[in-house]
Amino acid sequence: MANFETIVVETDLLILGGGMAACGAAVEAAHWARQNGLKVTLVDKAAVDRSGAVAMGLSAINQYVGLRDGKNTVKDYVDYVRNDLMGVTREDLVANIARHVDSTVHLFEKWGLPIWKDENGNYVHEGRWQLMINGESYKVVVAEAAKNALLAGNGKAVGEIYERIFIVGPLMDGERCAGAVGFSVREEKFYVFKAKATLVAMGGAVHVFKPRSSGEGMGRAWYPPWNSGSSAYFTLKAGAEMTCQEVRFIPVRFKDAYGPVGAWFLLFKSRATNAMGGEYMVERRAELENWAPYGRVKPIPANLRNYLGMLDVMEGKGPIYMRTEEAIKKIATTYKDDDKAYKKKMKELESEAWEDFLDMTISQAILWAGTNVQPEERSSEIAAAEPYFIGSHSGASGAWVSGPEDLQTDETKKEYFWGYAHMSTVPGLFCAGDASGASSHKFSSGSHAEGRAAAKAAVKFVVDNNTMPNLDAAALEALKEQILRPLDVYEQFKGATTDPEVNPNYIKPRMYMYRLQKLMDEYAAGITAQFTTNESLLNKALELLAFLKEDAEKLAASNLHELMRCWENVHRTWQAEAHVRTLLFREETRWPGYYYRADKPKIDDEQWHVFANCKYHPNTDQWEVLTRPILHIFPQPKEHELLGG
Ligand code: SFD
Ligand code: AMP
Repeated sequence: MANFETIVVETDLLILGGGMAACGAAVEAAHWARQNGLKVTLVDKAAVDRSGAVAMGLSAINQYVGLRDGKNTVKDYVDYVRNDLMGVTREDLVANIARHVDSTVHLFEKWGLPIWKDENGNYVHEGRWQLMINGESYKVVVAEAAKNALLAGNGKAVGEIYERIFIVGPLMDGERCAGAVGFSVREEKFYVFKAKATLVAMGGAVHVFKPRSSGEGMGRAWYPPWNSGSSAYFTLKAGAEMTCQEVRFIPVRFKDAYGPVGAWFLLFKSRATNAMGGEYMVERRAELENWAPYGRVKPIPANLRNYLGMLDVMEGKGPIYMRTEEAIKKIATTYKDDDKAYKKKMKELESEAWEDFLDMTISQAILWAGTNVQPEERSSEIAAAEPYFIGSHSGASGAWVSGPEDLQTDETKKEYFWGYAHMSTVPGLFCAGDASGASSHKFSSGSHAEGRAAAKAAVKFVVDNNTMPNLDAAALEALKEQILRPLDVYEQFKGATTDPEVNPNYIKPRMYMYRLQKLMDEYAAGITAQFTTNESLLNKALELLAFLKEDAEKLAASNLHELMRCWENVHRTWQAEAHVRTLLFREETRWPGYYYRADKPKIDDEQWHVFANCKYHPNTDQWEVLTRPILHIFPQPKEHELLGG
């Protein structure tokens, strides 16, 4: 067996991940831990400065409610999110994030993040809820604050940070989460983190589905290739109930390099038109009635916007173009009577257009440069990307977590509250950001705010349950053997062939990933299936997933990097299975621009205005899929009030 040293780390609160939610958690946990004499440990597979979805930076903060301006209320935000998700959202969770998110944004600014201001010193909005930022160094700024919170203190630091440790899975003490295990991706070391509470914030998942890009380009998906479903695997394996596993996210993006569209649609007010010049958002408006009442709300839900464009593509009316040249000229036209002012405005708009990409999707700027695109002169193609799991954006997948007590009604309290806000159904296991479900549209800022709220509750859990969980030494040894096995498999069989990629005794992680992606793409509504599936296709997907899971035992790794790749793919497989089982369970089509069940092609509010949850039972190796009611903490808007929200 691979001879790795075992390092045991004991801590009070363990934060898994170093992204937006984890950095928020670190800042808040440090405060409460210091007061209670507790220790906080943060573990990231990468370097916190540039890890996670915000690694490259972002050009906007997508959730800012602006409560101090008095224009929006928490309820307004909850209404927006519920409408965008076709009625499926946990109002208590969304409200808890919405009421705290502004303070997080103000902290970002205090820490040095440049937020655009107008001539009166007010934030420049991209849309109603979004703020423009100069965000290339967004993650560095947020990481620095997290590090300062945990590590500062002149030798009396409240916490510690482990970077480049890949977390594989949970440790359990009976029903209670007892920490996590993982390995260093740089040294031959196996890590055991024992903790009184654990906060999962390891992001969502990409490359579960076959991407549009191929070969070397595969690293350029919209979602960062290093978020591989670790949160979902961790929570599933701990036995936590999961929610909205069917609600994947399909972003429409600038084609091939995945540049963002939000600034173009909202700030520049650009149109998207097809090859014939038709505007699907106008020409296909009548289609929205088929998805009423949600088809009638404003803004039109993201999946329905996608769907209208997809209908054009399916009718052979592609490509779809973002009319950048038209939008830029239209804005500059205001200055047409003053040649100098016009030229100045054009220059300003050009640089804003480039910065939008350079701040967060640099490769889209490179693609523009490489293909001679000047946005003020030529349109660019946009396209629907492959499916991702990102509960913090316009998807909703994640763990089913408790809401805060003070926001519950008598009715919701029975269903949505079990002691500690943002704790999963497993005692001591908290989730935030992409790791927690049914609270969409938190984005970078809301994930940070949720991390803070979850960390505060997790510290309270530690104070209330201040005992170190017990671990079984033999079970730990077995876990170590299982986690390192791909290295042993490779060593044992590498001599059987001349090309290490091909071997009758093992499967390399890249080949394994191709198999997973192909089956998900073809059977579970990927891009080549035009995001369409049905019961038979989904059952076939489950059959093929079972074979794939058998072969996962034969994954082989020639080095530490490949060992990480092996486990990333096991994580993706569990995310895939949770997805397929829930797609199968929900017998309707509710989010047609995300996926379409051809055998159940309509929305069925009577039967399916519910959460579809699932749970893996570790002791029996069985899955359970169930419904939970959608309850409201705010009085419901009448249908006419849905309009113009
Ligand atoms: O507009 C392990 N998002 C945007 N949010 C905004 O506010 N504004 C934007 O402009 C945004 N745009 C955007 C966004 C996302 C992406 C991918 C793009 C563009 C291209 C959304 C936010 O980024 C997102 O909501 C948050 O980042 C979510 O936070 P969190 O903490 O849930 O995830 P993370 O930040 O990706 O961090 C994950 C961390 O986990 C680590 N990790 N660590 C140890 N072991 C393992 N096995 C691990 N697996 C993962 C990661 O290293 C990372 O630290 S727009 O275009 O949409
Ligand atoms: P994106 O760049 O697509 O991630 O969008 C950034 C933000 O703008 C997210 O909050 C989106 O939901 C929102 N958004 C993008 N396009 C539109 C649109 N056409 N109408 C309304 N909101 C949009």
